[in-house]
Amino acid sequence: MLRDDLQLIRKRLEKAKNIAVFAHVMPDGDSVGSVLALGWALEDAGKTVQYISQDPIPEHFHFLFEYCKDGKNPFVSEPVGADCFVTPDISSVDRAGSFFLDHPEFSVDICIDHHISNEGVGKLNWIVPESPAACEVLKNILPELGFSFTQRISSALLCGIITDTNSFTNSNVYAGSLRAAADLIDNGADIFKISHIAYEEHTIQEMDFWRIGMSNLKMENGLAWSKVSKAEREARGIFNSDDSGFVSYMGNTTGIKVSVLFIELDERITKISWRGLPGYNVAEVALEFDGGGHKAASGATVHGPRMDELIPVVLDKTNAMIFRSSGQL
Ligand SMILES: [Mn+2]
Repeated sequence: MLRDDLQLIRKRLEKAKNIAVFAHVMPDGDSVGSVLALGWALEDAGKTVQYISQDPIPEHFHFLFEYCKDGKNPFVSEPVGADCFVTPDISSVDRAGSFFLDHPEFSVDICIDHHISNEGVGKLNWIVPESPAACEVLKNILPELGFSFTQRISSALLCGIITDTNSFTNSNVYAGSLRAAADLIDNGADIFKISHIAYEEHTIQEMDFWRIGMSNLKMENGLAWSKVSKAEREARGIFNSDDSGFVSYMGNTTGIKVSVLFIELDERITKISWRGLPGYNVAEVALEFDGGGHKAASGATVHGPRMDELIPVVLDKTNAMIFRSSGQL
């Protein structure tokens, strides 16, 4: 990756008139923050911008819409008539949703990302795998792309950095992340407001989800696990499959090495999430169920067995991994 690539990206954006910027499926704070920050920078430069998200934007990030035209949610599910396609925080083309798969005549022009697995989604790419957030990558290149930091751009970027770093506590946070955040605060981002609304505050629905998870929680031999059935969710008005951070919360219990959460999506469809401490590779187990992810955080969606039939099988494989790994520690 050469500095020249940034000049090519700058020229491509300058040439474009109508730019579609894509959030990834199940958008998180880094996705929403990077799309809005880049979109606003392009609007400030006189471009027409389309904000694209196949999935709804979680409520946690709606406060950023106050900076949008008429204070309204600008996201639509598909672009129309765009002459440039940009995908921040998107590590493979299917993460942009079905648009590029359904429309092979279109392709990604510019990809700005921080995922190590990204092999170059765009014709032009700026990928910084050392960076803990796409918003940090954007923060560091916006001046070279010819944009400046307004208050709304700074706020959206800080939202992505805070959420993707778990409020500056992840292992990939480095001093530069804090310097980037400090610059954004200097440019008007309100760190308390952003971290409270986008990161710490949880909805009543999330508390209800946790209530179910807590009541089904089991802990044994370094493994914490819980399950949430469809009936339990729906009885409390929860119709999404978001695990609301509960699997990490279980995993942060003293003495727990690995946590597993089962969410029954439908009668024979179960979503499984794993979290593991360093030394425990939960991706190994997720792979056995056709899932994937990282050593520390993985997931799978299993079709076929009922959730209660699946649980003992998954727990056996997970316990075997814990046993193998403990022997090696
Ligand atoms: Mn990200």
